[in-house]
Order: sequence, then C-alpha cells, then structure tokens
Amino acid sequence: MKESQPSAIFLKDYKVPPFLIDKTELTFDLDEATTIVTSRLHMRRNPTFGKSTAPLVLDGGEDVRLIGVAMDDYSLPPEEYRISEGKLIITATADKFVLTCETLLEPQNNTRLEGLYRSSSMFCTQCEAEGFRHITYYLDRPDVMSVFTTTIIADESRYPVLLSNGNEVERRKTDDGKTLVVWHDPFPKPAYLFALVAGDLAVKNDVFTTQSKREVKLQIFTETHNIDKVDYAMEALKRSMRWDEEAYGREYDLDIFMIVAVDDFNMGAMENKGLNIFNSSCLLASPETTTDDSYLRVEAIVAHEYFHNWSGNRVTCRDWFQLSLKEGFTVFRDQTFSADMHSETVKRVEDVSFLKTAQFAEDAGPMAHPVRPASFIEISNFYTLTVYEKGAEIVRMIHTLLGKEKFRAGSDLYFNRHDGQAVTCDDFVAAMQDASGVDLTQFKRWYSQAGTPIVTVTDTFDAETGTYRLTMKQDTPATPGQPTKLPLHIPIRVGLLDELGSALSATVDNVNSEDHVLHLISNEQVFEFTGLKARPVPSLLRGFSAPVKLRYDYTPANLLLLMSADSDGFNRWSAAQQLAVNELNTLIKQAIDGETLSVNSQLAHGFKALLSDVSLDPAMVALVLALPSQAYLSELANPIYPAAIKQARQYLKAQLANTLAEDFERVYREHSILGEYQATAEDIAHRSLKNTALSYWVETKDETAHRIVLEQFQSANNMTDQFSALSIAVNSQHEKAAELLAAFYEQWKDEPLVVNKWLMLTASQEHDAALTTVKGLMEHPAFDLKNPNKVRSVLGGFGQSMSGFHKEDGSGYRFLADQIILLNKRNPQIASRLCTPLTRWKKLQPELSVKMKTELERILSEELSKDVYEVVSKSLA
Ligand code: 0A1
Ligand code: ZN
Repeated sequence: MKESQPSAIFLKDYKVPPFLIDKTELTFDLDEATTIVTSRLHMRRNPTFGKSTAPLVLDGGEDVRLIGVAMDDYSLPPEEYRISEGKLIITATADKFVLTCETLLEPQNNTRLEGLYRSSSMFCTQCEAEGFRHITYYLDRPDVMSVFTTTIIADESRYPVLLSNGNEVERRKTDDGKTLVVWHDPFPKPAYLFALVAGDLAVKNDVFTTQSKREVKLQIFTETHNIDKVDYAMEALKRSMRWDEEAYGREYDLDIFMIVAVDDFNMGAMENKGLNIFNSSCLLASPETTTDDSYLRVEAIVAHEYFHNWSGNRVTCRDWFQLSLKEGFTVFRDQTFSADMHSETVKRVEDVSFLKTAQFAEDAGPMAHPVRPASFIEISNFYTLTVYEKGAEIVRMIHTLLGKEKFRAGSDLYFNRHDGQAVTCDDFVAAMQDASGVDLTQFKRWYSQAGTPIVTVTDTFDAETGTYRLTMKQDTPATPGQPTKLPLHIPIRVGLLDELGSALSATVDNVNSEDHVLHLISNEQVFEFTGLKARPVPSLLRGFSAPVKLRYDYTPANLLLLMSADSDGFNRWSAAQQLAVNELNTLIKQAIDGETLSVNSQLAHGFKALLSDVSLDPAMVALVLALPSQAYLSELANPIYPAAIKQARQYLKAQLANTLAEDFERVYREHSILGEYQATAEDIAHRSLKNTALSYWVETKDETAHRIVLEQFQSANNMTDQFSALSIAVNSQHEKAAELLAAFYEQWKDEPLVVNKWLMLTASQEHDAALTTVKGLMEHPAFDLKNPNKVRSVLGGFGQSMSGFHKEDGSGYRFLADQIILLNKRNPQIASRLCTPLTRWKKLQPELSVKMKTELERILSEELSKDVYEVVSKSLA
C-alpha cells in the first residue's frame, strides 16, 4: 500500500479560477520518438476572484517533461518556478502576461490513453476529463474557457491528415520539408474539448445545409481499410443535425464537422469541438460485420456526441461535479432522438431495462453517489450510469412535470441565457423553472440524494361512493455518506383499467382523464380517484415516469390483464417482466433450498396470446419474450445465489419452450425475412422476434430447430442472423457449438470488431471450463491487453458468466483481481471499470462473499492508481 493515500476533493470547496486564459496557442511538433509541444497562454488574473497575489499553479502530469518556461518572453530560471506533485508553480506573476511552456512527450509510451497517444499508426488525443494536463501545463478545469489556435507540424508522407478543432486556416511546407497546418477554433472552450489527430487516413465527405441555409462540410476519417463502413454513421449524423434543429432549435455553428475513428479508446466516443473522436466500435457499420444492436448504438452515439455541441460545448460545466449537466441532458436528448427515429416504446423498454439492471445495482452498492456527486477522488470514476442514465431520468421527469411546450421554452432559455458559459445543474433547473413557472425546489433533491427510492402502493375501493384510493409511501435506503433521506418529488403516471382491460376515466383533483400524473412529494400520501363503478386495476408508473422501485401486490391475473390490454405499451412489458420475475423468484428459492424445480407458469398463457397477436409490433413481442437477465435477477436478489439464478432461468426458459414449441416454430418462420439487409426499425423488429423465437424453439431439443440453427449460421447474409445463430448454439449447448465458434473465428479473424464479439461470447459462456477458456483467450493471437475493446470483451464478458466468474473455489475472482492488478498501472481507467463485479461482494451468498472480499483486500495491498484505489477502498469501507 502507498504511504499516503489519495484524497478526495469536494464540491463545497469550489472557487472560481484565480487566472483566466483568453487565448491558447499550441504548436505540436509530432514525431514517433518524442513530440514537442509549445504553448503560449495569454493569461490574466480573474477579476471575479478578488484582489490576489496567489501564485500561478498549473496542472500537469508525471509523463510531461518540462523543457522551458517563459513569461512575456523572459525565460524563467529554475529558481523562479517549481514542479510539485505534477503541478507547475510560479510565484511571481504580473496581472496580465503571456506564458510560454515547452514540454516533451512520448505518445508511443502512453498506455493510459489520456492526453496525446498513439492508436495504430495515428496520433490522437483524449482530454476529458483531465487529459489535457498530460499534454502541457494548463489550468485544466472546465470553467477556464479559451480560444484555441493549434499548429501541427509533421512528416507529410506518414501523416498527410493533420486535424484539430475549428477551421483550417493555413497549410504550408516548413524549411525542413515537413508540413505545417494551423487550425483556429473561434469558440472559447475548456481544455477538455481540445483534440488533435494525425495519420494516414481515408475520408468520406458530405455536406449538410442548416436551417438558416449555411453549408457545413462533413467528414468522417478512418484507416483506409475501414472507409467503406462509415455510410451509416454519416446518414445518422445528418439525421441528428436535422433533429436538433427541429426538436431544440439548435443549429450547428462551425463550417466543418469532423469525426475520426480510432481503435484504441477508453470510452465510446468524445465530443471535442468540431472534431469528434470515436471508438471504432461505435462508428463503423456494415451488414456483414455489424449486428442490429450495434447499428442502433452507432446511430445513438453519433447523435449523442453531435448533441453535445450545444449541451456540453456551447454551454459547458462549471466543474466536474456538474458532469450530469451535460451528460444527463445529452443522454435524454439522444434517447428522444432514437425514439423518434424508431419506436418510442421499444426504446423506452430498452433504456429502462438497462437502468434497472445496471444503474439500480450501482445505486445500491458501495459506489452509490448522487447524480451531482459531493466529492470524488478520481473524476474518471464518475462517468457512471448514475450520472448518465439516472441523470437523463431527472431531465425526463422535468419534461413530464413541465409538458412538452414548457420544457422547450426552458431549454431555449437555458441555451440562450448561458451560451458561452460554464454553469451548474442549478442553472439548468433555474432556466426550466423560470421559463415554465413550475416550482422545482423540492424536485432538485434528485440531484443531491443518492439511492433508488422505493415506492410502496396499496389501494382501497369504496363501492358506495365509487372512490378508489391509492396510498403511496416513499422511502430511499441509506447510501454511503447519506444515512437519512428526504422525501423527493416523484411524478407517478397512472391509469386505471376495468376487469376486461378497457381504460377507465376517473377524476383526480377535479381533472377527469384516463391518465394522471400524481405528485408524490411526502413520505406518505393518499390519492383519490372518483367516478368509478367497480374496483379498477391500476396501471402504475406508466412509461417509467420516475426511476424508482415500485411495490404493489399485483395478482398474476392483474399482470396478465395489464400485459395484454394496457394502453401504455411500456407497462404491458413491465407487467410481463413482473410476472416472469415472480415465477423466477419462486424457482430460485426452490433451487437454493435444493428442491426439484416446478412452476405452474402463468406467463405461458400470456406468451401464447402474444405469439398469436399479429397486430403487435414484433420488436415489442421480442422484448416481452426476453426473460429477465441473470444480471437483473442478481440486482433484485439479496443475497445473490448465482448458480440458483442460472438454474431457475434455464428451467423456466425450457418450460416455456416446451409448452409453446409450435408457436415458436411458427413465429420463427413467419418473421424470417428474405432479401437484402436493411437496418430499418421494421426489419430489425422481424429479426429480433425471429431470433428470440429460435432461442426458445431450440430449447425443446427438436432436431429441426437444431438443424435450423446450423443453417442460419451458414447461410445468413448479415451479422445479426449469423451471430444470433452462434449465440443460440452456444447458450443452448448445441452439440456443434464449439465447431461453430471455431468456424466463426476462421471466417472473421481479419475483422477486429467481429473478433471482439467472438471474444465476448466465448468468454461469457456458461460451462464448467469457463475459467480455463478465458485464460486461453488471454493467450490467443486475437487478444491484446493494450486494446480496451479486447479487454472489455474478454474480462467484461467473463464477469457476466455465472459459472466461470462465480466458481465456488473463488478462482474466478482471483483471476479477475490478477488482471486488475496487471492493468492498474498501464491503464487505470480500464482497470478501475473492471472492478465493478467485485464491488458487489456484500450482496453475494456468504461462501462467495468472503472470497470476493479477500480479492479486494489483495488488490488494496498493491500500489494503486487513484482510479482503482477509490473503487476498491470504497467497496471495502
Ligand atoms: N464525454 C464523452 C464521454 C467520455 C468521457 C471520458 C473519456 O475519456 C476518459 C472519453 C469519453 C461522452 O459522453 O460521450
Ligand atoms: Zn456524453
């Protein structure tokens, strides 16, 4: 363990910066061995900081070597500055000056993938959140906004493409035959939005005409062999640009918008001003190599990064505690965009299902934090599902409380009021409140209070007066550092159904409607619905109107009714999930108690009706048929018995398959589409239902089904069908599964993104030898510890495997801990993310829990990066 442990920083300590940087001029002299960066910072003391003689403290990194520093061209001798803990400290400064710094970098040795680094044969950057300090000394904080001019000098033969933010304003040869390019970005921005790319890249060009008739040049750059896979992303970009004009009145502001794909990237993509950099897995798409899910992901991420141009870049964050200001809002924007492009209900179900599985687990674990955290040790650890997904739910609730028109007035006011500023979540809410007149004072607690509220609902019906009463209680469990909680303002959308499933109108607070938004603001409240003839069935939390856990004692009959008849599509899915969860929980308990599994499945009746209703959207049918995942069942369980969860789920799936075998076969055949692949909502829906049906049908052990899996694998004209067949073979332990896996690798070994899918599937297999398989994968020629996508595929996939990861002797945990220790120094961000499955140790069955804890303690005894230290120490606290 280190002598002194890293310490936390606190939101309450925020102070405005003592200095400002009006202009930033950077020169990069790029070379494989060493890169020299010269910065000229036009600085002055910040008038709002107050009178001060405080020294100038610039952020830097241990990997940055300072060659020289000058103030107004006076070269500072060593006694006039010092470097301490990575920071450059200059005691005596004027009120206004130009600071010149020369630094030396070795991008080829940068394995952290923060700052300037190499990916394949290119140079690229990643500066969010605090990567810029690994390039040069700077005030690396988002409230220091500066106008950047960037000069790049490189050898043209190896780096013909030289890019940075803004517009290219100059290009010439230098005296020593290199190429020099100058980029100027007229919009002041924080350093985290800086970007640079240099490489031998192919480009796809296009144009977009904005609503005010300006022509914007669009360019997507990739390595040459990938340029045939960017058409979909380009179309998605144009759809995003149009949508942001229509839905939010936001037009693009520069004359050029560029996207570059890189293979080595810690996250999905980055919204650098005018020059987005993407993990190639989130940009490239072709029918042969990309599944439907990945197509939709490409579209959503292209949109997300583009939308940041306003929600993030034009209006940015004052400090990193406000991260959700840009991320929650931008996720809400991309979710709405995808819903508009495809199906609103399908998108909502997918997003909620993800939130309830992964964000709820985070909110119930040792890393639980508010959407606006009050403190952190390492900001990279706070790019979380809470900040992103729960943050988006908060914005969605504001949308529900204000209604569409007032929400738009609020976003207009927000963008206009704060254009060019670095602001806070409070500023966002204030704009929404000011534009709408809706009081959001209590609502704001959602930003500061962690944990998932539990809303418990009971009901009574008074037949004499025709009054139906819902009593709602809210309770948010304690989370680290927050032992007690205040009541939140929770919007709960509710409708009522009669016994045949027809919608009922009722009056609440003098408003008669089939659909009401109830405002739960106290710990306990009663809501009265009048004008009813008989006891209704409530459809609660329609559209998942708030990120809460709802408890209401539905009978199986109620759930079947909602599943088949509710006018709210989301709640039809939700009812089916609840029914499945109830049956699975019965089976899990039987498995834990060592009993023979048996269930009288009501779900089978619901599925039967669903499979014969041709009026339904096949994508929704597929979602309803998908049983709750092992991960979601683990989130619900306390303690978690991994083997029991696996066994119960497999049992129910086989039961349903056997009961409904003929229906699954028929549906498989009905939804098999011939013809060319298209990533349209309609075709995606058919493929999704077809493959879901096959995944059941094959469980019957029917020979035809087994043959069809093989045929589909061999003859598919698209990756969705081929990979579905492969996954079905693997998950159903098809006798040819191993052969198919081998054939798939042979077929696709030259397509790294496809190989990553193969790695993931291979690593997440449920069988006794899962750990041995994964160890083998780490030695496989397709694996590369330097590439985050490969690490995520293998180790992330392994973390999902109940049989491999949760091996009884703890060897799965030990293996993951070994890999975390290995990656800790090399790439702290990736190492830290790999810790997630281990952070759940307290929830596991006792025999496994101690083994996990032992591994966390072993990690903690190492010399750790801030990233891993924070997650592991908080998990053990
Ligand atoms: N702002 C990006 C996410 C991102 C965050 C950090 C990164 O590097 C460590 C990279 C990307 C987004 O929301 O898309
Ligand atoms: Zn984002």
